[in-house]
Amino acid sequence: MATRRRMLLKVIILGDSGVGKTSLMNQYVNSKFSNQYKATIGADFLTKEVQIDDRLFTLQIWDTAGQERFQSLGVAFYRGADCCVLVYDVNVTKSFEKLNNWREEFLIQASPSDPENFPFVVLGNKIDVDGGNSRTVSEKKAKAWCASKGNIPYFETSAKEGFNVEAAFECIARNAVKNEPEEDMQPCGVTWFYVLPTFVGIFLIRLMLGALEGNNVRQVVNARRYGARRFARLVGLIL
Ligand SMILES: Nc1nc2c(ncn2[C@@H]2O[C@H](COP(=O)(O)OP(=O)(O)OP(=O)(O)O)[C@@H](O)[C@H]2O)c(=O)[nH]1
Ligand SMILES: [Mg+2]
Repeated sequence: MATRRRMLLKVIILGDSGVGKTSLMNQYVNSKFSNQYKATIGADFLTKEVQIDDRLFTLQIWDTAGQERFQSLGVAFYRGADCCVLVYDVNVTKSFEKLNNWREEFLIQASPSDPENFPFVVLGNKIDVDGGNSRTVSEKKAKAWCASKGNIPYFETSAKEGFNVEAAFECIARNAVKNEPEEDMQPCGVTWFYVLPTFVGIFLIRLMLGALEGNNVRQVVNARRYGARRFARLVGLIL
């Protein structure tokens, strides 16, 4: 009864091509960075086990293609996301200006139940480049945009140097947890506590109804066995 189901948190990373989405994910999950650019095709995901307060979660991080020709994601891909990460390059103004498009595209595709309060996190990446001298988007400007969109948390990162990457993903995970419905947090035992008596009750009622219709117990049990097999298969899928 005391064991909890490890919850899955789905995170989606969006942003222009080359801003460092794949590099950020690799730095966070594998502590690795490569200077070589290999465009992401379609989408790819990595998982990481994270502990938040006293609970364990599996963070499933979906890295998407920034290049339009490689974007082939259906609506189903966005559905069920618990947090969306918007990345731009602090040295490329256009990538910052596109944040609004990425945000809106996500809200259209994912159609979350409460779009106003859906958790986003913005990352301004590549702050290491040229010691900050080639920077074209100021921290102030980025923070002002985040504030105007409902106080989106903002982090300046360097996937290359690993700067702020851990802190950013901790915030991402925490926001994703907040977005999960409470009932999913329940331990398995509690779920069974409610489900089992319900099915036993339904079985007994059917047995009684069958008897009233003139069926004997064997006929009712045989009919129920098929239903029980289907139910067991369903439970197997859920667990
Ligand atoms: N200096 C520096 N270079 C970075 C940083 N992050 C990524 N890069 C480099 O930028 C290039 C693009 O990085 P990616 O992570 O592949 O970019 P992406 O956003 O995944 O690109 P797409 O897959 O096309 O959408 C690569 O050459 C990386 O090495 C960073 O923080 N600092
Ligand atoms: Mg990529």
